[in-house]
Amino acid sequence: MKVMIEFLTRLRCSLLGSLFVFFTSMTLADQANVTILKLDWSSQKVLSHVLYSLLTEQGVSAQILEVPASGQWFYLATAKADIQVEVWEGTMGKEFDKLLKQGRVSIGATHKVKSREGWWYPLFVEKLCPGLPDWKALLHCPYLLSGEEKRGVYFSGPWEKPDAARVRALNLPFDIRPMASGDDLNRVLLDAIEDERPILLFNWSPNWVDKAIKGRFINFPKYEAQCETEPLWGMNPKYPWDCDNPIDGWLKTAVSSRLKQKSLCAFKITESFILTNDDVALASYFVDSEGLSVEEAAQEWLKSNRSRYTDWLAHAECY
Ligand code: TMO
Repeated sequence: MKVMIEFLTRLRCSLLGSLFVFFTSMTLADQANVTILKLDWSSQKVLSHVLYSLLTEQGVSAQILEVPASGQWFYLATAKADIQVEVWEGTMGKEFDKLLKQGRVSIGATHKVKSREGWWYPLFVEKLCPGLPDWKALLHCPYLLSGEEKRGVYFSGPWEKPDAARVRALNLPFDIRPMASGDDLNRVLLDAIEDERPILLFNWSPNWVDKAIKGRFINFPKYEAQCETEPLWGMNPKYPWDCDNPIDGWLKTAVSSRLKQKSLCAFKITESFILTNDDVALASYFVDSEGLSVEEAAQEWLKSNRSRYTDWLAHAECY
């Protein structure tokens, strides 16, 4: 009997304990409740800080959570995070559409952006490889291919992309060398330019490169959705991905299914925070070309956009 009573007392204590923890964490969650996902390329980082400033300016309690791009779907789908300001069609469209269909995330904003992600070279490479930017020129350009095997290197980033599938389907004589970060990609690009060494690497637009370095994307056979899934589509009947990424892709803000309940003001600010190609390129330019920290870049970016504050901030839901 004594054992039983002791057991019950302990049980009650631990139940009360967990209830206590449960309620306090709920209160904390309510206090700091809108979570912005900061991922791993410069413009996205800067614009996350910009949006954070806008939300807190209107008294929304917000926080920034930094994770690699590959983690974003878990956080958004489970509403452990609420906002991702740059969802790119080329590398993220599929995952995003899947979660949209399941009703686990929604579109916070559709930016006025034409986005592209793909294989890219600085313009001087074009003089060395006649036929560029058509992809077939890659098969024969001696400046890009070396050794007995006549193979080249394609530098890619840490983001999900169908490059290996494309190399296989189009039989490209290139080895993919993944870089760990956007900074590493920038470094190989700048080094190659300094040495005037031909280089082929993953790049995207809008990006700081738009403002600073002339170059072009390789044109692979034009993207169609079927190319991703139907091996029979396109020139290689055995494999999918014998095509490009979308070339006029979209850029969107993703929001969690909870954001509206958490803060209608935050939702409205996010909805009105619509970016252009130049907005995104500028955000990255401050960091990647001018060397500002992400926080400094966010402040600079906001300074150059003072005239838009009212559009972003003046919502009835915020007062
Ligand atoms: C995800 N990114 C814009 C770097 O291609």
